[in-house]
Amino acid sequence: MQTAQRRIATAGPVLAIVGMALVIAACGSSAMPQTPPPVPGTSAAPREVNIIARDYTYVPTRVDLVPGETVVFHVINGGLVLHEALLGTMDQQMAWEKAELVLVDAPPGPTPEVPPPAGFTGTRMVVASGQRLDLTWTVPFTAASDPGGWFVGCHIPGHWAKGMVVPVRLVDDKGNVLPVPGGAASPSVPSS
Ligand SMILES: [Cu+2]
Repeated sequence: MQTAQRRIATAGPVLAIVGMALVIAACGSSAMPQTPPPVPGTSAAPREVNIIARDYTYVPTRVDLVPGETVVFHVINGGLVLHEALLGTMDQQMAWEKAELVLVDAPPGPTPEVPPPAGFTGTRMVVASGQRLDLTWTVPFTAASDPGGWFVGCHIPGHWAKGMVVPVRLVDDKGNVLPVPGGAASPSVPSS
């Protein structure tokens, strides 16, 4: 009985050492799986990109896109209120934030039309609670040269101020992260 207890008592440290050795071996291995770079979508075969809107954020917290690729967005509103996924530069986000003030105190019913601000090169997807919207869209090549980078934001009144914005990370077709001209812009709430 004593022998059995001793065996049990010594088995723990031995297993721990074996476990540590396996962890060290795994960390030192060059065969660790890497996240594969995105395969850029084409008009014939758009790359699928899922964006889940919640009250009041997005999943994922960063959206990877390749300039020039064609994607098909699947925007799912998992929140309880209307949301949108607006892709564009920070200047364009600010322009939409002002443009969508017409939605304040809008009567019940369909969301009023909001004309795009001048020079808008992004896209806008408005999705009701519990709904999903699919949209095929081609990322402008010029996105890589836009100062401050691109973002996904929601401008249903009050949502941007709640922090409903995540960055877009532009990568090349090999998965290399492209530099943001001038550094990434910081979201702020524009004065109306
Ligand atoms: Cu929203």
